Amino acid sequence: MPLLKLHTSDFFFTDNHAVTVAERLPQPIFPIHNHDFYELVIVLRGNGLHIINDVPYYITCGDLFYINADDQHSYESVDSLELNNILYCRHRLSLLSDWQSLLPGDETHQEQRYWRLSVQGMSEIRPIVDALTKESMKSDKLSIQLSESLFLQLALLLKRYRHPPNSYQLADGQLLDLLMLALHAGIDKPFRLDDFCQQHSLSSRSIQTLFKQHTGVSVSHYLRQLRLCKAMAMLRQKTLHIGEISSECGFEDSNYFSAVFSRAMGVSPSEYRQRFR
Ligand code: RM4
Ligand code: NI
Repeated sequence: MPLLKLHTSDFFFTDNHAVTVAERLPQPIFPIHNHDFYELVIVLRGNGLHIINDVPYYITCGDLFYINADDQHSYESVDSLELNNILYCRHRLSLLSDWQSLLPGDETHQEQRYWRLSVQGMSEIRPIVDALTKESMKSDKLSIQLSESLFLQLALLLKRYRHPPNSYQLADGQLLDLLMLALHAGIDKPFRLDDFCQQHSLSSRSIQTLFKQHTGVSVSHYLRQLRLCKAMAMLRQKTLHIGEISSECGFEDSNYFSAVFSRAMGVSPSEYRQRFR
């Protein structure tokens, strides 16, 4: 099957628009494709599996991706997944700014194009995305310039509020941020929610409810999917033993890892690895 390619002319209102917003409320399953434009993906809620250039990411609220035109990506097994895609054409940006450093692109490794946004960051960017959505639906010159200036604000705010998935200095104690960070940073160790709650004097039941509201899944399910995604990415590097992968991904032993992996993927870890030989 030829690769699906999405074209600027099908998504942007005029040839002068550098930016447009594609709300996906929800994002349905979407096949592998690339584009002749770039996109920012901001995940609002729900969960799903986002595959970028064969690397799987289990995504949920607060995830941010900078997608290049040439990236091949798809959405699989979505569950009430909601996102905002901000589509842009680099060569149409006309405001003088350091776009190169604001919008990590082709020269930036994929790992550095995946970030997380804090609860605070998500709420600060919300009004800008809303304004941009409205502005970019107009076609006069002034509106097009305004859209681009809103896009610049958005790019700046994203740079201010984004943080690598596994490290972050929490300025305020948003519980969801705290838990997300603990999950992402502790992937290689066993995680016990009870210990986490005790450490932070939290009620386990209410944090679980909060988590489920935002992500659509339980803490343990989310963590298992993160671990499986990391394992899938590691299995593609043929130098590592299954046992090493299993412990780096926080599984207590490699038999248990193989069982969980096979149940989720329908193939064993080594069969999965064969696919990339
Ligand atoms: C799709 C999906 C794609 C995006 C297009 C514009 O629903 O989110 O990734 O490129 O919209
Ligand atoms: Ni896309």
